[in-house]
Amino acid sequence: MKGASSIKNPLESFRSAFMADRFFIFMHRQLISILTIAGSDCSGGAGIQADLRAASTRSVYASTAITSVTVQNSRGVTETFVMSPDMVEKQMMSVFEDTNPNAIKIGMLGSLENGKTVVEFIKKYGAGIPVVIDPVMKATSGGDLVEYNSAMKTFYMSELFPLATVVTPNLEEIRFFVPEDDITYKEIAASFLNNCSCHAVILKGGHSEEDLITDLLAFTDYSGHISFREVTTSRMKCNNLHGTGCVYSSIIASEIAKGKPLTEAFQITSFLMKSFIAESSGYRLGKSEYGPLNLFNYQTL
Ligand code: PXL
Repeated sequence: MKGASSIKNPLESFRSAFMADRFFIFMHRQLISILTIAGSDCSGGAGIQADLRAASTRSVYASTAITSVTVQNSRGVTETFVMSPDMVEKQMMSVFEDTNPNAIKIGMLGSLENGKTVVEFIKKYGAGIPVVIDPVMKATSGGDLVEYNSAMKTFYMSELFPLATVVTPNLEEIRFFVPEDDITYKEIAASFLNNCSCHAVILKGGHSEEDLITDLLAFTDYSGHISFREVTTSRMKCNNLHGTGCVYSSIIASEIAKGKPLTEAFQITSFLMKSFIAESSGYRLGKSEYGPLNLFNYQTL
């Protein structure tokens, strides 16, 4: 039956695309790489540590510029040491002197000064490199990761977001930038694009209360209109969600680094997250009931 066999599980075609990526890398002996600019999480679940693991699942190499060192575990963040802007700049420069990252991912910045340093650096040296921004506010355990005052908000909206290829907020994060109530997710995303001078945003649906989770991509197309794509999956019961935001942004940065169009990178990432979450529910790491995502099942897609 021709019709029936052509209906494929979307994950099947992603698996073929993944094998094709691996084959390309093998044949050309050329590593695709991203630079992640983010904070360290000593528990390993989020931040830089999650970024490295996530990029690895996509056969992408990751260099790092660490903006802050957090002391935390699944119960919360107890201390944060913010790196100086000078150290952040030297790390980025050192990476750029040696490699040409195919994409940049920006997570926890640690301070406004670090943010401004990153913006200046990207404007000077990063022209043409796609940038994925995860506007990190809180750890999954609830601790604040940055002081979100009005200066920080203005900085994100007027200086950082305009550099983005795509921004990946959750509902709480986007609400900080688009405070209007009683509007639909599509209206929130469109308002974000209009107010933050950026081309594309992915509003991740995991924080909503609904049984179906919809990730929404909104982007300005060539005619200047806003287009939408959605990936809807059913909610799964899983407590091991530490680091989901970092993993999402690093996976999509890795796919964009390979040259995938944003719409395709979005689909791959949102379907993969579902698969990671499905694979994480039965696991326990140490004493924690709220552990990290398990990323080691990607072969079974
Ligand atoms: O997921 C947000 C995040 C970002 N960066 C660091 C984190 C976390 C969450 O815990 O620890 C360093």
